[in-house]
Amino acid sequence: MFNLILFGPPGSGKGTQSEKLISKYGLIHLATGDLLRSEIAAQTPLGMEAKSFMDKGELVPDEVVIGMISSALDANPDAGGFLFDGFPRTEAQAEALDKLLKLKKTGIHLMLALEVSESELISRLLNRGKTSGRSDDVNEDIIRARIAEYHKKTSAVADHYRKFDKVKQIKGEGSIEEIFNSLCAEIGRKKSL
Ligand code: B4P
Repeated sequence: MFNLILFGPPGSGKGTQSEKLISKYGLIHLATGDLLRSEIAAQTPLGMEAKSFMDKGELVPDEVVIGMISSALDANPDAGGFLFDGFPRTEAQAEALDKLLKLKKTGIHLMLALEVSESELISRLLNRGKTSGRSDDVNEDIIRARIAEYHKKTSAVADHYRKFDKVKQIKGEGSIEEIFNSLCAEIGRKKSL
């Protein structure tokens, strides 16, 4: 089993690169942002609660996203590996994920952290907002709030995995193909160990 976290601030390319990585490595894609947007589209109580946070650029409460990931892991008992995209975003989420994986006698093998400048993040998200229909992408103040949440609560998650020497930084600016090749090179190195 090979379990990977794709990490980085909002707009760093996690969703974009995840699509390519799951198809190359046959991993199950678990993207908390996508799972939350499906709940919103289905107008479930969980979705309605999540929307009130997402529309302000804030993180959704830990217990909501941890519950979603726990169900998704249980729903895929025969997976060859998981790609976690947008999760974990807080230290409590990271600790919960480690425990859930330990129960399944596995763990995180590698965290790939995409590095992108703030001006590039804002420009990408505003650009996506023109067509995505995502309410959290259209307003620059909300985008800045998401980036501030990342610095306040999420960036420390990399330190958690750094303690176990599992983090590799990747330059997240350049063409999608160049970045994909850098990610694959790190995965190849890890898998050959
Ligand atoms: P997410 O859905 O995870 O979204 P994101 O961080 O905005 O996007 P991502 O990083 O995947 O986007 P990408 O760069 O691929 O989260 C949305 C919200 O959900 C959060 O704010 C939070 O409220 C909530 N949430 C989700 N998970 C949570 C959790 N675990 N705990 C609590 N709350 C949670 O794409 C951005 C744009 O850049 C695209 O238009 C893409 O085409 C473009 N792009 C990508 N790569 C590029 C490149 N190399 N060059 C130029 N453009 C590029």
